[in-house]
Amino acid sequence: MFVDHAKIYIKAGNGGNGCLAFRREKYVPKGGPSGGNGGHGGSIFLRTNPHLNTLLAFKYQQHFQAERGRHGEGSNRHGHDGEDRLIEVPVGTQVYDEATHELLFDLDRPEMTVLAAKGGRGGRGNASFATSTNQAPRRVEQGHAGEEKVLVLELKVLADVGLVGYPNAGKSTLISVISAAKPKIADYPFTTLSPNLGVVQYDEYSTFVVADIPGLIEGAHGGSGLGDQFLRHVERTKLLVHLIDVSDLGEPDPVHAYETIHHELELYSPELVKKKQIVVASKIDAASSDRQARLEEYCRTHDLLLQKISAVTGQGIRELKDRIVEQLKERQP
Ligand SMILES: Nc1nc2c(ncn2[C@@H]2O[C@H](COP(=O)(O)OP(=O)(O)OP(=O)(O)O)[C@@H](O)[C@H]2O)c(=O)[nH]1
Ligand SMILES: [Mg+2]
Repeated sequence: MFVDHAKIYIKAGNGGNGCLAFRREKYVPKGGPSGGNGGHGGSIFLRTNPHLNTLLAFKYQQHFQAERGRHGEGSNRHGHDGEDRLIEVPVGTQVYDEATHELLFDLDRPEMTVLAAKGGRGGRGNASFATSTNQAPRRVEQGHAGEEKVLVLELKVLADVGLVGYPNAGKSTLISVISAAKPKIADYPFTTLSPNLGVVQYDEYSTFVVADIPGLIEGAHGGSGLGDQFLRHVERTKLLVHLIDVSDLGEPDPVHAYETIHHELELYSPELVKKKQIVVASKIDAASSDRQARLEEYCRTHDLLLQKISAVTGQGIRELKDRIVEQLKERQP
């Protein structure tokens, strides 16, 4: 499951206290007030990092505190400000106040920074209160408390592209070469047990999100293999990418493989097969030419978009990304 919900406790630093002090030096009578101001407490900021795509990190850490300001000292020494604290969250995170349920921030752009909890102001030392009529003030301020909040973070991860296919088709390998996702990859079926999301940086300005889900087999709708429950993660995608292993060790009949999975998708939801799709012949570095040719012929006669790739050599990967972006840009039917 994608982690899409987290609760965190944040506490900005308190301000340091102002200091009460007078200058006392030999030969300097009535040296005057010299208590420095307290430093300001550190604030807590939230910033979106486009490389993050889940709230998983908050499963391990929920408490965040910024440094307090140091107290002021004598001889007019001001306390140091506390250091700010930056919390990175994925793009698309919505931040709610747990107490009021109010939406505080909708962090929908990369590199967005917001102030989540303001550090407390430092208290003024007595030197700050000196006036011409009160040259020896005994007044000082305490540091102000830093803001403290409980935030609820919500991330609606909507994948743009869903990878489907038989187990071992190379879905996880593909997502690992086009995105920063590092799913488990192995030469046995059902390596992937829960969906992976990857953010693909297409060019400087555009990204899209791909979901890699566990492999499907015939009868998945009836519970065979890992079942078809994971298809709900691709239900709202705009595009399906259907991988078929055309290598020597792959599907003996790639057309049969295509039709079997297509049928499972249809049984799950007739809406699913109405989506746009790209058929991908995978592992062409180890391809069996007649299997590949058979799939090509089938796609030609059925008007299906076909792209041949090898995630291992990188062949066809750039073209696949181009095609995905083309399809995502096109108006939905
Ligand atoms: N030769 C070759 N092998 C590949 C290629 N892509 C993936 N493989 C291998 O195929 C095997 C299965 O790859 P995965 O990416 O785990 O396949 P999957 O579709 O995610 O499989 P499941 O998670 O079990 O559904 C691994 O041993 C990969 O190293 C490729 O382009 N060429
Ligand atoms: Mg996998």
